Amino acid sequence: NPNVTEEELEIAIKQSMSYYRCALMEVETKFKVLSENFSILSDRNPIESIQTRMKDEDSIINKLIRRNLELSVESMEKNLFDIAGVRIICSFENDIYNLAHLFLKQDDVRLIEKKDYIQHAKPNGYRSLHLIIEIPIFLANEKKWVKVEVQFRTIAMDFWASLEHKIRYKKDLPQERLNEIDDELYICSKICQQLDHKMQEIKDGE
Ligand code: 0O2
Repeated sequence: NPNVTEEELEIAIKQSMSYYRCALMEVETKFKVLSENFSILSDRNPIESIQTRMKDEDSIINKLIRRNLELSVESMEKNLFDIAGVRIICSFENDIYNLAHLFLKQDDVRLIEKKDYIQHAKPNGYRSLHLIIEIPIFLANEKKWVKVEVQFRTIAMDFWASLEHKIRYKKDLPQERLNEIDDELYICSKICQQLDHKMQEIKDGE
């Protein structure tokens, strides 16, 4: 937007990010409540851990530029779905689908988009269930629906993704070695998948 200065845009983004922080708190609390409830109702808790993260201002602006989108808060709110992110690490693969179901059936959670990289892993081997949802936050003068990305992973999926993320940034290697690393990482992802399935099998046979 040519009428808005860079400084004004930064201020507007900072303001809007506060809404995303509120939405993040709401979603985190929902999973903490489920976790608390599992601890008293069930003999095991399917939630291993809960992590939250906010995209920083520079990454938001860079993503808008990279996608050739308008540099405005309206465009950010409309087009970027991962400003606020929650990651739920689960014990078993089936836990992911059960938890996603329990979360989505809550009457203040609206599903916007679902990407199942467990049934359909990414070509590099990445596995996880991603939900883009919207929840209301209650502000002094309004009720605002805010989008949050929720990623569900098993410990094995998270182990692979964390290390892949670290290795991927070693870009100063020859292309041939990079291709080898990609192949090796893909094999590791298959091993993690086998582990998940074996663990599920052992649990189901308890
Ligand atoms: P961070 O810091 O973890 O948030 P885009 O968001 O443009 O990349 P898209 O299609 O909107 O693409 O989102 P996608 O690919 O469904 O999900 C993006 C997020 O999923 C990433 O966020 C990662 O958290 C995770 N992810 C997706 N693919 C991979 C992968 O191959 N390896 C790893 N380690 N993580 C992946 P960010 O913003 O990249 O990072």
